[in-house]
Amino acid sequence: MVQRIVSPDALREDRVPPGQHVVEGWPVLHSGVVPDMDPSRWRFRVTGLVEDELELGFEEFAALPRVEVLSDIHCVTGWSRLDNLWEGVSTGVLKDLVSIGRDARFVMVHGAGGFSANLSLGDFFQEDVLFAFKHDGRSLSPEHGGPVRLVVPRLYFWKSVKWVVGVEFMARERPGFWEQRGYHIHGDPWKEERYSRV
Ligand SMILES: Nc1nc2c(c(=O)[nH]1)N[C@H]1C(S)=C(S)[C@@H](COP(=O)(O)O)O[C@H]1N2
Ligand SMILES: [Mo]
Repeated sequence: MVQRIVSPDALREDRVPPGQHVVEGWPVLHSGVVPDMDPSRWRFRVTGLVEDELELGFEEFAALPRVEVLSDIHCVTGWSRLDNLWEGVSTGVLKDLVSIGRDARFVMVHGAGGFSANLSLGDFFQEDVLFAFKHDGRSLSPEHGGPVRLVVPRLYFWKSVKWVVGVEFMARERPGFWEQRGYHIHGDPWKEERYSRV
């Protein structure tokens, strides 16, 4: 039996954060082009403040224990998509695979082609955060981040890195791709943490 987690935000009475509107489809948004993600060459790397760095091939990563998460998507550009069922590997599984350094407080999640997003360890290890292989019962399509993307249900969707290739543990916060380009360092949709003041 795969454990099913419902993201707490999907249990709110009013599920749509301020300034958002619900869409029925699923827009595709990213910077650059969809990378070629040949699973035979794909590697998942855990680096930074860990005792021993870890590298997994696609089959090893895909064989890790799975969870299902039901969550809502909130994109900073204004659309929200409710009731998404994800299947994948909980970020918490990493705690069993590597010994995380005492000084680690943040992660940078890396996507193919140089994309990245920063998260605090607290946000990264929430129980509804996962590396998703499937959406609504189907394998993730390449344009939505397949074979594997991060999903961080409680933050704006730019934190949900598509085409994940690694996680780097860090002592200090460093801004990721969009955070360097004016997006908020944290990104809570309920507080409308959309952009940083410059
Ligand atoms: N690798 C990568 N991941 C990314 C992005 C990107 O440019 N590159 N864009 C982010 C942004 S801004 C959004 S809104 C979502 C869009 O995901 P979707 O195309 O599946 O809707 O992906 C996020 N993850
Ligand atoms: Mo976005």
